[in-house]
Amino acid sequence: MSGLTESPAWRALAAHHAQVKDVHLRTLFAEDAQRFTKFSVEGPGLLLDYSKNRVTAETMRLLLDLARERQVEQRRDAMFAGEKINITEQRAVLHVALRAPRDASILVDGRNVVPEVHAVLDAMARFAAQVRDGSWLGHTGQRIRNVVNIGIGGSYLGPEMAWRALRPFSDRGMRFRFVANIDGADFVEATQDLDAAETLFVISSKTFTTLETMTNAASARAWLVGKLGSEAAVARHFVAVSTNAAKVREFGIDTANMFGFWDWVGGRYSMDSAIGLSTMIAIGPEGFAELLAGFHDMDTHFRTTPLERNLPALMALLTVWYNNFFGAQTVGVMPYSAHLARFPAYLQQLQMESNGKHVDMQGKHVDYETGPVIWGEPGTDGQHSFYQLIHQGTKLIPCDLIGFCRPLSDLPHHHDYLMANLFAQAEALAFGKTAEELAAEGSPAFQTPFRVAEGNRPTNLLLVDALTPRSLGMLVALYEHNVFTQGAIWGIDSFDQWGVELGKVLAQRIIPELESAAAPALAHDSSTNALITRYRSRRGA
Ligand code: G6Q
Repeated sequence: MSGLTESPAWRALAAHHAQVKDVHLRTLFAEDAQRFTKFSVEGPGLLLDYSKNRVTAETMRLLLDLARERQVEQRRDAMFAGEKINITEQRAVLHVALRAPRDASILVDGRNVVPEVHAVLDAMARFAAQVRDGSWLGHTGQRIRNVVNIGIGGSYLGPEMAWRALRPFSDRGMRFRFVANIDGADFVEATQDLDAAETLFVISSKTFTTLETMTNAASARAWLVGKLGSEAAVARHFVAVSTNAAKVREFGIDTANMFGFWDWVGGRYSMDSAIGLSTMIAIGPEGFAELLAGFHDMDTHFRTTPLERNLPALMALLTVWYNNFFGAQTVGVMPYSAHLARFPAYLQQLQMESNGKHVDMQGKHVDYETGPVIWGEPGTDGQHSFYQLIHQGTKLIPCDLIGFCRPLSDLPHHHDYLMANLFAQAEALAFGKTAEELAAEGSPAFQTPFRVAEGNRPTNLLLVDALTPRSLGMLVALYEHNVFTQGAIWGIDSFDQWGVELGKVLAQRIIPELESAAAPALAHDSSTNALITRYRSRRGA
């Protein structure tokens, strides 16, 4: 579906934007005492307050018209029905099937995939339980105390994010490490204090061909065999998560110890598939089931709630509003939770790999902006570094602020102080500080221009009851469907990632040029040729 900028809803929004773009949140709140009630919605276990956005009732009506015109609901239903909505790869997009209840039926090419999903979950649960209760023994008869997930991108960010988020729910007697980078330092640092006899490697790779993961897996194997002195040790210390049984076998892992998934699960949508094996070992099969239930709660909300009260749809529409009409280039995501330190990085891949596209589904260059840059850090840390630019800089940066009502630690004061900061930031960003207010406070006149904070900086505030496996699943699914809705409006394929391929191919060409004994005949551009030559001459023996 092209012609986005020519569509009636888009044109109406552009005209409306010209009228309301300078209206201040101070005015909007002053004019309507019911603003919070009108611009907040309840979801499963959370509240979205979007009242501190630069929108009126008319803005929301027009944005919802746009969603309907772009057939967001029909596209959503097509996804849930297993249609091949990833058109460039001709694949269904069915991460929602990964968390469907056992008795659900979701068809791909006429076959119900839910029983297969649960068969893998059951196999994962059996294995995770054995590792956790010590009945899965290493080669020398010792129980497993260390789990090292080796994987990158979608086979890494979710497991690491989830482990950090859910540490209070995890087995504290076990250590979890995540190796992604092909820089050997990543593997060396992750394993330097581990006893190989107690270490399990989970090689997570959908394709089982990814350079970084296969290189790290080979080093892990050499490390383990070197420490334990026997090739036979591999069988008790390596398991695989993959769709590629042949490559797993070739690597030397018994496919009895392989946990599979399917081509209809995109890498960045796979943390709730077998890619979550390390998560399941950490929090246990029951905890993992809760995580999946949270995903499913949000799937149900997204699938059945009218767009007017549909959290992912509303968040997506607000992103489109700022991205396409105000020219905002980025979205900040600030979780007020140290446990969610890696959540922004996780969302960065989810959103930027999905919606960083310059052509529409017809392959035509778009004449509008698509996915924004996503970034963020946990609060309150960010307040003491980059928030200055959000408050008083020249760029408009809409932010999602995420907080939890119940703390995971019982230290006195900490949680109230944390949440006070969260609420204060949303307030300060929206309302700022005027010259009159400063004068009334006795601020010296010469400082006034520097101290004035204009405000009118928009935020979404997600207030979640508590950080649990269930609410984490719900939050991730919220952003998955948010990304989906944005992509549907922009008319792009949110489920391919061709841009990632080019660099991979070029690296494969350069590897032999770096490793060959004799100086290679280089045929790159002058810059690349010179860099390779300098590196070869200076890297040492
Ligand atoms: C995600 C991407 C990408 C992928 C990694 C790892 O959507 O496709 O991040 O997850 O490149 O791929 P493998 O799991 O195949 O090793």
